[in-house]
Amino acid sequence: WKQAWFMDESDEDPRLPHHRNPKELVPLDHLAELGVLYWRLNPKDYENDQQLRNIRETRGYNYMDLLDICPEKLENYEEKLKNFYTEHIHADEEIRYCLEGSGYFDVRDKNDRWIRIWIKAGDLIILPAGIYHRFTLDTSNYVKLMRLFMGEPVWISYNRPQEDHPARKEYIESFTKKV
Ligand code: KMT
Ligand code: NI
Repeated sequence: WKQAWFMDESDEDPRLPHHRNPKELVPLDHLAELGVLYWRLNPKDYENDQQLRNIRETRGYNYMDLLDICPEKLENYEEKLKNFYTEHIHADEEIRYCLEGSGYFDVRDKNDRWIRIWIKAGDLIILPAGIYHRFTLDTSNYVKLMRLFMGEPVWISYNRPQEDHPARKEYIESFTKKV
C-alpha cells in the first residue's frame, strides 16, 4: 500500500503527484480513522464480480452508473473537472470504483492537511458524508469510474466552508464520540 500521501503546498499542476520531500506516506488504517474505506477488487468482468456484489448488498448500494472522464465522453468536461477539484462535501457517502485509468482523490485529515489517494483500476473507495474532498485526473488524463449509491442518487456538492451543514457536523461528531 503506497497509494496515499500527504501533499506538498505547491501550486503546480494538480495532475502531478505533489509528494512532500521527503515523501510522507499515509497508511490505510489512518484513512480508516477518517472514515475512508478502501477495497482492492478485480476490475475485469466487474459485471459478474461476487466481491463487488457482496459489498453492494451489504451496504445497500442498489444504484450504479459509469462515468468516463475524458473530453470525448464527458459533457462540459472542463467545467465538471473544475467542480470536482473544488473542495466540497456531500450529504451522503461518495462511492467510486475505478475500472480503468487512474486519478487522485484528495481528502482533508483531522488537522486539515490534504491526503492524496491514488486510485487505479480495481480500487473501490468510500468517502464518508461530510468529509472535505476533491478529485483530479493524474497525468494519464483518463479514468473510468463506477458510481454507487444507496437509493436515488444525489450528486449535490456543498463547497467549503460548510461547518453548519448537518452532514459536516455529524462527521466531526463521529470523532469526538470515539475514545
Ligand atoms: C464528486 O462529488 O463527484 C467528486 O468528488 C468527484 C469525484 S468522482 C467524478
Ligand atoms: Ni465529491
